Amino acid sequence: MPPAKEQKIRGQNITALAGGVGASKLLLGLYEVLEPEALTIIVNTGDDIVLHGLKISPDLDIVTYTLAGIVDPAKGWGIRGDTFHALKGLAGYGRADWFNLGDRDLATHIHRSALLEEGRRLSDAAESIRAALGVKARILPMSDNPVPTIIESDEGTLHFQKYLVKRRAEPIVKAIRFAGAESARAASGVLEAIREATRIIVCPSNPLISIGPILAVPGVREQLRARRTDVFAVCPIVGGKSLKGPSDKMLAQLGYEATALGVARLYNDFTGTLVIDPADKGRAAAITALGMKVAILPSVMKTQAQKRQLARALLEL
Ligand code: FO1
Repeated sequence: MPPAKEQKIRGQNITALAGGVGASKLLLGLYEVLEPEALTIIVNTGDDIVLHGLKISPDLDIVTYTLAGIVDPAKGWGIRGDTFHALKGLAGYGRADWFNLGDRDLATHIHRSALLEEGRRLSDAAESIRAALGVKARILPMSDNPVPTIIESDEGTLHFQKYLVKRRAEPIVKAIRFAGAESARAASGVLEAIREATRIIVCPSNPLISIGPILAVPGVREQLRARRTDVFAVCPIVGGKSLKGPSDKMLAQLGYEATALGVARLYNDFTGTLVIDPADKGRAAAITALGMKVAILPSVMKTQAQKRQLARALLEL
């Protein structure tokens, strides 16, 4: 919880684009410094996977659990103190147990899957889970249509979770696809949230597999371009290393520069200001030369105070 004396920032409607663990730190800061209802989060669903007949939406859950204060703080995903009895039971039936679904977490997946089976949309499920867990920010999946992220690798074609979790990001990435993106539609409220926000924040998530799928949904990138001056992206690469996960390795394997400048090139068409850490200030001139503004702010968030400080600084730029 933020210190009681800290004033909330009023008069801004913020829309954030988010993946999972990397984004959640900044989202928690934004959630605490803003009136929570003033925050809309558009979440990547390229990571979604069906396992044991259940629809798993990792990034939606990571964001929701984080803002609800129940996320496992050590892992950044799953529910704090969860147990894994059901997973052991599933393994006993010969089912795959490489994706760690906790017992309490399973309730979320069962509820979401049941709603989808009953003909409701993924956004209805996200809304139901958000409300039940008491989160006051708006949480929107990027699309109600499945857009799975597929990794073409030296080990063949892999679903993103198989690449990341089962194969621990070891295969060499040759290409990334967002299957079905061309015919997907942005979920209700997504394009409006970008159009109407006072400011749009791109969280420090993997540009290729967390922000990339959101940008691939028809209309999203165009709508961001139309708001370019008000788009602030927080660079997920600091000093040439990912803040979280395999972004640096994936960028390099696909021939992009794994630096703040590499991220700037990927985001230049729709981002007005790139926020980089002081460790990367030597790259500011090259980024500015692309036609972007640069803001230098400490971007490594270890403590709650650092999350709130970056959030507040971003809203005051
Ligand atoms: N990440 C892992 O590294 N190992 C897991 O077993 C795992 C299980 C899991 C279960 C539910 C959930 O919502 C997320 C889970 N994650 C796990 C995280 C997830 O794979 C990724 O961090 C995100 O998809 C990337 O944002």
